[in-house]
Order: sequence, then structure tokens, then C-alpha cells
Amino acid sequence: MSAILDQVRAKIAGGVRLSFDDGVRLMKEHDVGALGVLANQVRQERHGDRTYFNVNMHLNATNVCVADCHFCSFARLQEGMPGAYTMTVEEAVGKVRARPADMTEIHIVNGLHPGLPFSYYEELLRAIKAERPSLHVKGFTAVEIAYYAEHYSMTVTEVLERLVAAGLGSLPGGGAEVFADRVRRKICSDKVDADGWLAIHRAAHKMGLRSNCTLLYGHIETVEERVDHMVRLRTLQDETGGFQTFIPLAFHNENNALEKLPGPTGLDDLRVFAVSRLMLDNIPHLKAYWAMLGVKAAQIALWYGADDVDGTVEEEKIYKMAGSRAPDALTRAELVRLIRNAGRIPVERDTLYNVVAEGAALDAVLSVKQRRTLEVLA
Ligand code: V47
Repeated sequence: MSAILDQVRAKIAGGVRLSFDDGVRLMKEHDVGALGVLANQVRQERHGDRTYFNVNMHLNATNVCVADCHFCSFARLQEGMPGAYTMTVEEAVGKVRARPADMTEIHIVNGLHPGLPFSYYEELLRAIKAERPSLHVKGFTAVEIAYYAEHYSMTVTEVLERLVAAGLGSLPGGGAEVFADRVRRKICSDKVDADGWLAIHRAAHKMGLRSNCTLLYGHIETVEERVDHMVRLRTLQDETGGFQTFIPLAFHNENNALEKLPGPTGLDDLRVFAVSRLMLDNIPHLKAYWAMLGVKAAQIALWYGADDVDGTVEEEKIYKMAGSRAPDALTRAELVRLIRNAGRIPVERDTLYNVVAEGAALDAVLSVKQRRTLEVLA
């Protein structure tokens, strides 16, 4: 056992917060298995075997985007370019209507479209809520909120208030990328900076909205920049308590300007998950987003600190276009099986982590064949 793992174990046992230097040393730890044991200990103390998922869909109403983020395979700079699209509100609502009635969440993220009026987003939200009044809308990254404030000459609070009045329920964690200026200048120079991203989440939390946070890892960032990112999130969380979930996002390198970079290895993924669980002592949940990580790595991450796998995820485009080989969607039964097969207890949640179903009620969704593959663990 390496010295850093011993020191961190002692700190955790004594309730002492890990430092930036601890985080950097953990990120450089070769014994990822032992690191995972520590992260799992923290996960067990917080959540036991409970592992969360939801029934949701994604909606990207437009991919027209004035930002030119080098890692992005989804955006098109202008309307009319090959692959550029913007849905009408009716088309977007049609996608919602096609989803099952027990879906609890829609995750909306869009490009920064210069030609749409702000009312488009308000109408989109109102129409979705009219179609499914109980659906929780988690939507609009801090990058979108910052763009709307500038483009439509409003304050951030005004933008948030108008979106909430139209039906917005919480903010997703996207757009954080890596906070370090060095990285942002190189890969996403024309969107909101770290302070701006954090200020928008602070404003949202102060209004009573919950939000998530992310880290895009495995491209040009150093391990110090990963840990600095986590410490900045932890500092804001000390102030507001509004973050629910941290989601490490593994860089995918197809169809974008960074395609020469190889992307993270399997052990990088596990290291980032374990260190996140250990460093982010004040953010309750750690999500292994299977659509990005792949279903198998997401299942393994459940033993490296993660307690959430995201949801059924219909209509995901951002990762598909960047080369993710994950399935287009998972059924509730497939999620229950992958969680049970990891030796964990599935809990269907809503966006705010209220329990929708758990235990035997969820096992009832499994087919005979799915049940059979679990018998070996019984
Ligand atoms: O902000 C874009 C990332 C994010 C690539 O809050 C890429 O519950 C890897 O934030 N390789 C959007 N990553 C997705 C996101 C998210 C997903 C699921 C749940 C939640 C939540 C949030 O995807 C972007 C960017 O960081 N991204 N392109 C790429 N090539």
C-alpha cells in the first residue's frame, strides 16, 4: 500500500478534508484497485449499496452554435451547414409525446443559436410542460444561460427567472469542461469562463434551483488541472450546497478538432471516479453516465465511488456524434439488471433524488432471462 493511500485512509477515518496535493498524488496512484477500495468505502458510508437511475430522455433542440469548442462533434456553426438542424417547438414536443408516460425527466441542452428569439426557449418549455405537466425539465447549461444573458441583454437572474416561470426545474452540469484558463483558451476559448460558469450555478442555487456539475477529462488537461477543477466545485458547494451530482465526462475523439488525441484509458476513467468520490466530500452523488462511459465501464465504476448511472437516456446525440459505442438507450429492466449484477440495490429516482421505486417493485420489471443471469449472485 502506497504512502498516499495510507495518509488518505487516515484522513478519511479522522474526518479530515483532503487537500489539493492529496488529490494530485491520488491522481498519480498506480494501484487503482486500492484507490477504488477507499472510494468505495466512502460510497458505502454515504449510500450503502443503493444505486440510482431515472427514466428520462435527452432533447437537443438545435445544434447550431456560435461557439467553436474543439472537442465538440455535435455543433454546426451556421444554419444551412451539413447536419445543422433546429427543431420546431411542435417537433420537440412530438419527441416527448412518443416517450412512455412514466418518464420523469427531460434533459435539454442546445447549441448557442444566434438567430432564435428568447421566446423560442420559453415556448419550448411551456409546450413540454403542457404536454407532460409532471415532467421535470433539467435544462440549459451555464454556457447557454451566459449566452442568453449577453445575446438578449438580460441579467443571468432574469434569464433564469424567465426559464423557471416557463417550466425549468434544474440545471444540468454541462459546459464546465476544465476550469483552468490554460485549457479553456485552447479548447473552448469563446464560451463563458470558469468564474462565469460558477457564478451562474451560484445564482441558480441562491434561487433555490438544484444543479449538477461535470469535468471533461482525458484530453489536454494535467492531473493538477483536474484536481483544481474539483476543488473549485467543492468551494462553491461549501457556500451554496446546491450541487446534487458530479459527472466525470470522458473525452471522445471522433469527428472533432481534437481527433488526434487518444482519449482516456480504462484506468484513467476509474482513477477519475475514485478521486472524485474522495475529493468531493460535500457533493452527495457521483454519476457514471453510461452513455458516455459505456455500459460495462459504468458498471465497474459502481465499485469506484459512483452511486448513480443516469437514466434510460433516449435521443442522446452529443456522445453518439463523438464516437460513443454505447447503446442508444437502455430500458428500465436493463438498468436494474446491470445494477443488481454489480451487487448493488437499484433505486429509481426522480431528478431531485426522491424515490420513485425500489427493491422488489423494481425486480418485477426483469424478464425471466434477465433474472436467470442474476441467479449466480443470489
Ligand atoms: O458540456 C461534448 C461534453 C457535455 C464531448 O447534468 C463531450 O445530469 C466528451 O453535461 N467527448 C454535455 N464529452 C453533457 C452533460 C451531461 C450529460 C449527462 C448528464 C448531465 C447531468 C450532464 O458533454 C458538454 C461537454 O463537456 N462533451 N463533446 C466529447 N467529444
